[in-house]
Amino acid sequence: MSEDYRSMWTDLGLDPEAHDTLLGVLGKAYGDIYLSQKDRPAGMGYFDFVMSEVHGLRIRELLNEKEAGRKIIGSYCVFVPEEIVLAANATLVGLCSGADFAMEEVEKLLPRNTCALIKSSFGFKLGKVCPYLEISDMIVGENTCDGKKKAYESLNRMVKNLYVMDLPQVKSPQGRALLKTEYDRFRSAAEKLTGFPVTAESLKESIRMVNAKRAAVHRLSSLRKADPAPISGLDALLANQVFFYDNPTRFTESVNKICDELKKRIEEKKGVFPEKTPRILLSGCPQAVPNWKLPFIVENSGAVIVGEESCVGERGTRNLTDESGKTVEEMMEAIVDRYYRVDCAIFTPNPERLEHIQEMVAAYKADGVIHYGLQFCQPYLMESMPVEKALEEKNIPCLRIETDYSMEDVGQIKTRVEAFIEQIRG
Ligand code: BJ8
Repeated sequence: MSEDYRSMWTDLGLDPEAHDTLLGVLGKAYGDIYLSQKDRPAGMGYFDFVMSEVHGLRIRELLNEKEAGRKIIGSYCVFVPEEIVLAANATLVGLCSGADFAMEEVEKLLPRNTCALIKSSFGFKLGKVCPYLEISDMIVGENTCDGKKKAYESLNRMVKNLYVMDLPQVKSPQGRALLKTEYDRFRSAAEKLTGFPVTAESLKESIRMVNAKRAAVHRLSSLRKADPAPISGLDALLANQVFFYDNPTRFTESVNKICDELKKRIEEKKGVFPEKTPRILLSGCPQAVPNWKLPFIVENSGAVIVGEESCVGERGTRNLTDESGKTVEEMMEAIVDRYYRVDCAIFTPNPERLEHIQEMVAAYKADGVIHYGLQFCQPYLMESMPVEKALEEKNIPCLRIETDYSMEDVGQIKTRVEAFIEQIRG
Protein backbone atom coordinates (compact mmCIF):
# COMPACT_ATOMS: atom_id res chain seq x y z
CA MET A 1 0.00 0.00 0.00
CA SER A 2 1.27 3.44 -0.83
CA GLU A 3 2.15 5.86 1.97
CA ASP A 4 -0.38 8.25 0.48
CA TYR A 5 -3.23 5.79 1.12
CA ARG A 6 -1.88 4.88 4.52
CA SER A 7 -1.96 8.49 5.70
CA MET A 8 -5.45 8.90 4.19
CA TRP A 9 -6.71 5.97 6.30
CA THR A 10 -4.99 7.24 9.43
CA ASP A 11 -6.52 10.69 8.90
CA LEU A 12 -9.92 9.02 8.71
CA GLY A 13 -9.35 7.50 12.13
CA LEU A 14 -8.87 3.92 10.90
CA ASP A 15 -6.63 1.54 12.84
CA PRO A 16 -3.73 0.97 10.40
CA GLU A 17 -2.89 -2.55 11.63
CA ALA A 18 -6.46 -3.80 11.80
CA HIS A 19 -7.12 -2.21 8.43
CA ASP A 20 -4.10 -3.96 6.89
CA THR A 21 -5.36 -7.25 8.30
CA LEU A 22 -8.79 -6.70 6.77
CA LEU A 23 -7.36 -5.76 3.37
CA GLY A 24 -5.10 -8.82 3.49
CA VAL A 25 -8.08 -11.11 4.14
CA LEU A 26 -10.17 -9.37 1.49
CA GLY A 27 -7.38 -9.56 -1.10
CA LYS A 28 -6.75 -13.24 -0.43
CA ALA A 29 -10.45 -14.13 -0.64
CA TYR A 30 -10.76 -12.14 -3.86
CA GLY A 31 -7.74 -13.86 -5.39
CA ASP A 32 -8.93 -17.34 -4.39
CA ILE A 33 -12.55 -16.86 -5.43
CA TYR A 34 -12.59 -14.38 -8.29
CA LEU A 35 -9.23 -14.42 -10.00
CA SER A 36 -9.21 -18.22 -10.08
CA GLN A 37 -12.36 -18.34 -12.26
CA LYS A 38 -11.98 -19.30 -15.92
CA ASP A 39 -13.30 -17.52 -19.03
CA ARG A 40 -14.40 -14.38 -17.24
CA PRO A 41 -15.67 -11.58 -19.47
CA ALA A 42 -12.87 -9.07 -20.15
CA GLY A 43 -15.19 -6.33 -18.83
CA MET A 44 -14.89 -7.82 -15.34
CA GLY A 45 -11.40 -6.29 -15.31
CA TYR A 46 -13.10 -3.03 -14.38
CA PHE A 47 -14.73 -4.64 -11.34
CA ASP A 48 -11.43 -6.27 -10.34
CA PHE A 49 -9.92 -2.80 -10.44
CA VAL A 50 -12.77 -1.33 -8.37
CA MET A 51 -12.31 -4.06 -5.79
CA SER A 52 -8.56 -3.52 -5.63
CA GLU A 53 -9.22 0.20 -5.06
CA VAL A 54 -12.33 -0.09 -2.91
CA HIS A 55 -10.43 1.35 0.08
CA GLY A 56 -8.04 3.36 -2.11
CA LEU A 57 -8.95 5.33 -5.19
CA ARG A 58 -12.69 5.28 -4.48
CA ILE A 59 -12.11 6.75 -1.03
CA ARG A 60 -9.82 9.38 -2.54
CA GLU A 61 -12.61 10.27 -5.01
CA LEU A 62 -15.14 10.61 -2.21
CA LEU A 63 -12.75 12.78 -0.18
CA ASN A 64 -12.30 14.97 -3.25
CA GLU A 65 -16.08 15.27 -3.51
CA LYS A 66 -16.20 16.31 0.13
CA GLU A 67 -13.49 18.90 -0.40
CA ALA A 68 -15.59 20.32 -3.22
CA GLY A 69 -18.50 20.73 -0.78
CA ARG A 70 -20.51 17.58 -1.49
CA LYS A 71 -21.80 15.40 1.36
CA ILE A 72 -21.61 11.61 1.68
CA ILE A 73 -24.53 9.59 3.04
CA GLY A 74 -24.01 5.98 4.14
CA SER A 75 -26.76 3.38 4.20
CA TYR A 76 -27.39 -0.22 5.23
CA CYS A 77 -30.59 -0.84 3.27
CA VAL A 78 -32.07 -0.55 -0.22
CA PHE A 79 -34.98 1.45 1.22
CA VAL A 80 -32.77 4.56 1.37
CA PRO A 81 -33.63 6.31 -1.92
CA GLU A 82 -30.53 7.21 -3.89
CA GLU A 83 -32.69 9.51 -6.04
CA ILE A 84 -33.29 11.85 -3.09
CA VAL A 85 -29.65 11.73 -1.98
CA LEU A 86 -28.33 12.66 -5.43
CA ALA A 87 -30.97 15.35 -5.93
CA ALA A 88 -29.80 16.99 -2.70
CA ASN A 89 -26.24 17.08 -4.06
CA ALA A 90 -24.93 14.20 -1.94
CA THR A 91 -23.47 10.77 -2.76
CA LEU A 92 -24.89 7.53 -1.38
CA VAL A 93 -22.59 4.67 -0.37
CA GLY A 94 -23.42 1.22 0.98
CA LEU A 95 -21.81 0.54 4.35
CA CYS A 96 -19.75 -2.58 4.88
CA SER A 97 -21.46 -5.53 6.53
CA GLY A 98 -20.24 -8.69 4.79
CA ALA A 99 -17.44 -10.00 7.02
CA ASP A 100 -16.78 -10.80 10.66
CA PHE A 101 -14.51 -8.31 12.36
CA ALA A 102 -13.72 -7.44 15.99
CA MET A 103 -16.28 -10.01 17.12
CA GLU A 104 -15.16 -10.01 20.74
CA GLU A 105 -15.88 -6.31 20.97
CA VAL A 106 -19.15 -6.70 19.07
CA GLU A 107 -20.45 -9.33 21.44
CA LYS A 108 -20.00 -6.94 24.36
CA LEU A 109 -22.69 -4.79 22.73
CA LEU A 110 -24.91 -7.22 20.84
CA PRO A 111 -26.26 -10.62 21.85
CA ARG A 112 -24.43 -13.57 20.29
CA ASN A 113 -27.60 -14.60 18.52
CA THR A 114 -27.69 -11.49 16.32
CA CYS A 115 -27.39 -12.00 12.56
CA ALA A 116 -23.92 -11.76 11.00
CA LEU A 117 -24.87 -8.73 8.91
CA ILE A 118 -25.70 -6.58 11.92
CA LYS A 119 -22.71 -7.85 13.87
CA SER A 120 -20.48 -7.09 10.90
CA SER A 121 -21.67 -3.47 10.70
CA PHE A 122 -20.73 -3.05 14.36
CA GLY A 123 -17.43 -4.88 13.88
CA PHE A 124 -16.35 -2.52 11.11
CA LYS A 125 -17.06 0.46 13.34
CA LEU A 126 -15.52 -0.97 16.51
CA GLY A 127 -12.50 -2.36 14.64
CA LYS A 128 -11.99 1.02 12.88
CA VAL A 129 -11.64 -0.55 9.47
CA CYS A 130 -14.41 0.98 7.31
CA PRO A 131 -13.44 4.19 5.50
CA TYR A 132 -16.98 4.53 4.08
CA LEU A 133 -18.45 4.73 7.56
CA GLU A 134 -15.88 7.27 8.74
CA ILE A 135 -16.28 9.40 5.64
CA SER A 136 -20.08 9.58 5.87
CA ASP A 137 -21.60 12.89 6.88
CA MET A 138 -24.85 11.11 7.66
CA ILE A 139 -25.46 7.41 8.37
CA VAL A 140 -28.98 6.25 7.69
CA GLY A 141 -30.41 3.43 9.75
CA GLU A 142 -33.89 2.10 9.02
CA ASN A 143 -36.53 0.43 11.14
CA THR A 144 -36.73 -2.83 9.23
CA CYS A 145 -36.12 -6.03 11.22
CA ASP A 146 -36.10 -5.97 15.04
CA GLY A 147 -32.36 -6.69 15.12
CA LYS A 148 -31.50 -3.61 13.07
CA LYS A 149 -34.01 -1.42 14.89
CA LYS A 150 -32.54 -2.15 18.29
CA ALA A 151 -28.93 -2.22 17.06
CA TYR A 152 -29.26 1.35 15.80
CA GLU A 153 -29.95 2.45 19.38
CA SER A 154 -26.47 1.19 20.29
CA LEU A 155 -24.90 2.46 17.05
CA ASN A 156 -26.27 5.89 17.92
CA ARG A 157 -23.97 5.91 20.93
CA MET A 158 -20.94 5.20 18.72
CA VAL A 159 -21.49 7.64 15.85
CA LYS A 160 -22.47 11.31 15.83
CA ASN A 161 -24.47 11.40 12.66
CA LEU A 162 -27.03 8.59 12.72
CA TYR A 163 -30.38 9.34 11.13
CA VAL A 164 -33.12 6.75 11.66
CA MET A 165 -35.80 6.29 9.05
CA ASP A 166 -39.04 4.64 10.12
CA LEU A 167 -40.48 2.10 7.68
CA PRO A 168 -43.87 0.42 7.38
CA GLN A 169 -44.18 -3.26 8.21
CA VAL A 170 -47.53 -3.76 6.45
CA LYS A 171 -48.45 -2.88 2.89
CA SER A 172 -51.61 -0.86 3.43
CA PRO A 173 -52.74 2.71 2.66
CA GLN A 174 -51.39 3.66 6.11
CA GLY A 175 -48.11 1.88 5.35
CA ARG A 176 -47.70 3.77 2.10
CA ALA A 177 -48.56 7.05 3.84
CA LEU A 178 -45.86 6.36 6.43
CA LEU A 179 -43.30 5.72 3.69
CA LYS A 180 -44.25 9.01 2.01
CA THR A 181 -43.97 10.92 5.29
CA GLU A 182 -40.60 9.34 6.00
CA TYR A 183 -39.24 10.05 2.52
CA ASP A 184 -40.37 13.70 2.83
CA ARG A 185 -38.68 13.90 6.23
CA PHE A 186 -35.53 12.33 4.76
CA ARG A 187 -35.55 14.81 1.88
CA SER A 188 -35.63 17.69 4.38
CA ALA A 189 -32.81 16.12 6.40
CA ALA A 190 -30.69 15.65 3.26
CA GLU A 191 -31.39 19.24 2.18
CA LYS A 192 -30.42 20.51 5.63
CA LEU A 193 -27.21 18.48 5.55
CA THR A 194 -26.11 19.68 2.13
CA GLY A 195 -27.67 23.12 2.04
CA PHE A 196 -29.08 22.27 -1.41
CA PRO A 197 -32.84 22.27 -1.89
CA VAL A 198 -34.17 19.41 -4.01
CA THR A 199 -35.61 20.94 -7.18
CA ALA A 200 -37.75 19.45 -9.93
CA GLU A 201 -34.68 19.55 -12.22
CA SER A 202 -32.30 17.90 -9.75
CA LEU A 203 -34.82 15.23 -8.83
CA LYS A 204 -35.64 14.47 -12.45
CA GLU A 205 -31.95 14.11 -13.26
CA SER A 206 -31.27 11.86 -10.27
CA ILE A 207 -34.25 9.62 -11.10
CA ARG A 208 -32.91 9.31 -14.61
CA MET A 209 -29.41 8.51 -13.36
CA VAL A 210 -30.52 5.82 -10.88
CA ASN A 211 -32.93 4.31 -13.43
CA ALA A 212 -30.06 4.06 -15.93
CA LYS A 213 -27.99 2.22 -13.35
CA ARG A 214 -30.83 -0.20 -12.67
CA ALA A 215 -31.60 -0.62 -16.37
CA ALA A 216 -27.98 -1.69 -16.97
CA VAL A 217 -28.34 -4.31 -14.24
CA HIS A 218 -31.65 -5.47 -15.77
CA ARG A 219 -29.82 -5.91 -19.07
CA LEU A 220 -27.14 -7.97 -17.35
CA SER A 221 -29.79 -10.12 -15.64
CA SER A 222 -31.63 -10.69 -18.85
CA LEU A 223 -28.45 -11.97 -20.59
CA ARG A 224 -28.09 -14.56 -17.84
CA LYS A 225 -31.18 -16.29 -19.22
CA ALA A 226 -29.01 -17.82 -21.95
CA ASP A 227 -27.73 -21.39 -21.79
CA PRO A 228 -24.75 -21.75 -21.65
CA ALA A 229 -24.58 -18.99 -19.05
CA PRO A 230 -22.33 -16.22 -20.41
CA ILE A 231 -21.22 -15.02 -16.94
CA SER A 232 -20.83 -16.71 -13.59
CA GLY A 233 -23.15 -15.96 -10.70
CA LEU A 234 -20.10 -14.85 -8.72
CA ASP A 235 -19.25 -12.18 -11.29
CA ALA A 236 -22.85 -11.03 -11.60
CA LEU A 237 -23.04 -10.80 -7.81
CA LEU A 238 -19.91 -8.67 -7.78
CA ALA A 239 -21.50 -6.22 -10.22
CA ASN A 240 -24.56 -6.08 -7.95
CA GLN A 241 -22.31 -5.44 -4.94
CA VAL A 242 -20.31 -2.69 -6.66
CA PHE A 243 -23.68 -1.02 -7.44
CA PHE A 244 -23.58 0.28 -3.85
CA TYR A 245 -20.08 1.84 -3.95
CA ASP A 246 -19.27 3.12 -7.38
CA ASN A 247 -19.84 6.41 -9.15
CA PRO A 248 -23.32 5.86 -10.69
CA THR A 249 -22.54 6.98 -14.24
CA ARG A 250 -19.29 5.03 -14.45
CA PHE A 251 -21.00 1.96 -13.01
CA THR A 252 -23.75 2.13 -15.65
CA GLU A 253 -21.21 2.41 -18.47
CA SER A 254 -19.15 -0.49 -17.12
CA VAL A 255 -22.12 -2.82 -16.76
CA ASN A 256 -23.35 -1.93 -20.24
CA LYS A 257 -19.89 -2.71 -21.63
CA ILE A 258 -20.00 -6.17 -20.07
CA CYS A 259 -23.47 -6.65 -21.51
CA ASP A 260 -22.18 -5.88 -25.03
CA GLU A 261 -19.52 -8.52 -24.51
CA LEU A 262 -22.01 -11.06 -23.15
CA LYS A 263 -24.30 -10.48 -26.12
CA LYS A 264 -21.47 -11.54 -28.42
CA ARG A 265 -20.70 -14.54 -26.25
CA ILE A 266 -24.31 -15.66 -26.46
CA GLU A 267 -24.31 -15.29 -30.27
CA GLU A 268 -21.18 -17.47 -30.35
CA LYS A 269 -22.72 -19.92 -27.85
CA LYS A 270 -19.78 -19.33 -25.51
CA GLY A 271 -20.38 -19.85 -21.81
CA VAL A 272 -18.52 -19.93 -18.51
CA PHE A 273 -20.01 -23.36 -17.84
CA PRO A 274 -21.03 -26.02 -20.38
CA GLU A 275 -24.54 -26.03 -21.79
CA LYS A 276 -27.12 -27.79 -19.57
CA THR A 277 -25.17 -27.11 -16.37
CA PRO A 278 -27.78 -27.15 -13.56
CA ARG A 279 -29.11 -23.62 -13.07
CA ILE A 280 -29.69 -22.26 -9.58
CA LEU A 281 -31.63 -19.27 -8.32
CA LEU A 282 -30.33 -17.90 -5.01
CA SER A 283 -32.99 -16.36 -2.82
CA GLY A 284 -32.95 -14.75 0.60
CA CYS A 285 -30.72 -12.49 2.68
CA PRO A 286 -28.49 -9.89 1.02
CA GLN A 287 -24.85 -10.82 0.34
CA ALA A 288 -22.61 -7.84 0.98
CA VAL A 289 -18.90 -7.71 0.02
CA PRO A 290 -16.98 -9.97 0.78
CA ASN A 291 -19.69 -12.52 1.48
CA TRP A 292 -19.06 -14.84 -1.48
CA LYS A 293 -19.15 -18.13 0.45
CA LEU A 294 -22.35 -19.73 -0.82
CA PRO A 295 -22.03 -18.71 -4.51
CA PHE A 296 -18.45 -19.96 -4.48
CA ILE A 297 -19.57 -23.32 -3.09
CA VAL A 298 -22.45 -23.63 -5.57
CA GLU A 299 -20.34 -22.77 -8.60
CA ASN A 300 -17.61 -25.17 -7.50
CA SER A 301 -20.10 -27.99 -7.08
CA GLY A 302 -21.21 -28.29 -10.70
CA ALA A 303 -23.97 -25.66 -10.96
CA VAL A 304 -24.27 -22.08 -12.15
CA ILE A 305 -26.19 -19.30 -10.40
CA VAL A 306 -28.47 -17.52 -12.86
CA GLY A 307 -30.18 -14.99 -10.58
CA GLU A 308 -30.30 -13.53 -7.09
CA GLU A 309 -33.66 -12.86 -5.44
CA SER A 310 -31.97 -10.59 -2.92
CA CYS A 311 -31.46 -6.93 -2.08
CA VAL A 312 -27.97 -7.28 -3.56
CA GLY A 313 -29.71 -8.46 -6.72
CA GLU A 314 -33.13 -8.28 -8.22
CA ARG A 315 -35.17 -7.41 -5.12
CA GLY A 316 -33.07 -4.27 -4.80
CA THR A 317 -32.98 -3.22 -8.43
CA ARG A 318 -35.92 -4.66 -10.32
CA ASN A 319 -38.34 -1.72 -10.40
CA LEU A 320 -37.68 1.61 -12.08
CA THR A 321 -39.05 4.94 -10.90
CA ASP A 322 -41.59 6.61 -13.16
CA GLU A 323 -39.77 9.50 -14.85
CA SER A 324 -42.83 11.39 -16.09
CA GLY A 325 -43.46 13.60 -13.01
CA LYS A 326 -43.06 17.34 -13.48
CA THR A 327 -43.07 18.68 -9.94
CA VAL A 328 -41.04 17.63 -6.90
CA GLU A 329 -44.24 16.37 -5.30
CA GLU A 330 -45.18 14.21 -8.32
CA MET A 331 -41.70 12.73 -8.44
CA MET A 332 -41.66 12.08 -4.69
CA GLU A 333 -44.92 10.11 -5.15
CA ALA A 334 -43.27 8.13 -7.95
CA ILE A 335 -40.29 7.36 -5.70
CA VAL A 336 -42.61 6.15 -2.93
CA ASP A 337 -44.48 3.95 -5.44
CA ARG A 338 -41.21 2.43 -6.58
CA TYR A 339 -39.79 1.61 -3.14
CA TYR A 340 -43.14 0.50 -1.76
CA ARG A 341 -42.88 -2.50 -4.09
CA VAL A 342 -39.66 -3.83 -2.50
CA ASP A 343 -40.73 -7.17 -1.05
CA CYS A 344 -38.42 -7.44 1.96
CA ALA A 345 -39.31 -10.17 4.44
CA ILE A 346 -39.89 -7.55 7.14
CA PHE A 347 -43.34 -7.02 5.61
CA THR A 348 -46.27 -9.05 6.85
CA PRO A 349 -47.83 -10.67 4.99
CA ASN A 350 -45.39 -10.72 2.07
CA PRO A 351 -46.91 -12.78 -0.76
CA GLU A 352 -45.19 -10.72 -3.49
CA ARG A 353 -41.82 -12.20 -2.62
CA LEU A 354 -42.94 -15.78 -3.28
CA GLU A 355 -44.57 -14.66 -6.54
CA HIS A 356 -41.33 -12.98 -7.54
CA ILE A 357 -39.25 -16.09 -6.75
CA GLN A 358 -41.54 -18.14 -8.98
CA GLU A 359 -41.38 -15.55 -11.75
CA MET A 360 -37.59 -15.58 -11.56
CA VAL A 361 -37.44 -19.40 -11.67
CA ALA A 362 -39.43 -19.31 -14.90
CA ALA A 363 -37.62 -16.32 -16.45
CA TYR A 364 -34.10 -17.62 -15.79
CA LYS A 365 -35.04 -21.25 -16.44
CA ALA A 366 -33.71 -22.21 -13.01
CA ASP A 367 -33.68 -25.91 -12.16
CA GLY A 368 -33.80 -25.25 -8.44
CA VAL A 369 -33.75 -22.62 -5.71
CA ILE A 370 -31.27 -22.35 -2.88
CA HIS A 371 -32.71 -20.28 -0.07
CA TYR A 372 -29.97 -18.40 1.74
CA GLY A 373 -30.80 -17.45 5.31
CA LEU A 374 -28.38 -15.87 7.74
CA GLN A 375 -28.48 -17.51 11.15
CA PHE A 376 -30.74 -15.59 13.56
CA CYS A 377 -32.41 -13.65 10.73
CA GLN A 378 -36.02 -14.19 11.77
CA PRO A 379 -37.73 -12.57 8.76
CA TYR A 380 -35.96 -14.61 6.06
CA LEU A 381 -35.66 -17.86 8.04
CA MET A 382 -39.38 -17.71 8.86
CA GLU A 383 -40.24 -17.09 5.21
CA SER A 384 -37.91 -19.84 4.00
CA MET A 385 -40.27 -22.60 5.16
CA PRO A 386 -43.42 -21.51 3.32
CA VAL A 387 -41.23 -20.62 0.33
CA GLU A 388 -39.78 -24.14 0.26
CA LYS A 389 -43.22 -25.73 0.65
CA ALA A 390 -44.78 -23.60 -2.11
CA LEU A 391 -41.92 -24.28 -4.52
CA GLU A 392 -41.93 -28.01 -3.88
CA GLU A 393 -45.68 -28.13 -4.48
CA LYS A 394 -44.84 -26.81 -7.94
CA ASN A 395 -42.06 -29.37 -8.36
CA ILE A 396 -39.32 -26.77 -8.05
CA PRO A 397 -36.55 -28.29 -5.91
CA CYS A 398 -35.54 -26.07 -3.02
CA LEU A 399 -32.67 -26.31 -0.55
CA ARG A 400 -32.65 -24.18 2.58
CA ILE A 401 -29.21 -23.13 3.80
CA GLU A 402 -28.77 -21.37 7.11
CA THR A 403 -25.30 -20.04 7.75
CA ASP A 404 -23.17 -17.12 8.92
CA TYR A 405 -19.92 -15.50 7.75
CA SER A 406 -17.54 -18.07 9.25
CA MET A 407 -15.85 -20.71 7.10
CA GLU A 408 -16.40 -23.53 9.58
CA ASP A 409 -19.42 -24.97 7.81
CA VAL A 410 -18.06 -24.83 4.24
CA GLY A 411 -17.55 -28.60 4.05
CA GLN A 412 -20.99 -29.36 5.40
CA ILE A 413 -22.71 -26.87 3.07
CA LYS A 414 -20.76 -28.22 0.09
CA THR A 415 -21.95 -31.75 0.83
CA ARG A 416 -25.57 -30.58 0.97
CA VAL A 417 -25.25 -28.44 -2.16
CA GLU A 418 -23.64 -31.30 -4.11
CA ALA A 419 -26.44 -33.66 -3.07
CA PHE A 420 -29.00 -31.05 -4.16
CA ILE A 421 -27.35 -30.65 -7.55
CA GLU A 422 -27.30 -34.44 -7.96
CA GLN A 423 -31.01 -34.48 -7.15
CA ILE A 424 -31.61 -31.86 -9.85
CA ARG A 425 -29.53 -33.81 -12.37
CA GLY A 426 -31.46 -36.96 -11.52
S1 BJ8 B 1 -34.89 -4.24 2.30
S2 BJ8 B 1 -33.46 -7.41 3.25
S3 BJ8 B 1 -31.46 -4.49 2.85
S4 BJ8 B 1 -33.75 -4.79 5.61
S5 BJ8 B 1 -30.18 -10.44 7.55
S6 BJ8 B 1 -30.34 -7.33 9.20
S7 BJ8 B 1 -33.32 -8.73 7.77
S8 BJ8 B 1 -31.81 -10.10 10.65
S9 BJ8 B 1 -30.79 -7.05 5.64
FE1 BJ8 B 1 -32.26 -5.95 4.44
FE2 BJ8 B 1 -33.29 -3.59 3.74
FE3 BJ8 B 1 -34.84 -5.78 3.94
FE4 BJ8 B 1 -33.15 -5.58 1.97
FE5 BJ8 B 1 -32.32 -8.15 9.70
FE6 BJ8 B 1 -32.17 -10.48 8.49
FE7 BJ8 B 1 -30.02 -9.48 9.55
FE8 BJ8 B 1 -31.16 -8.37 7.40
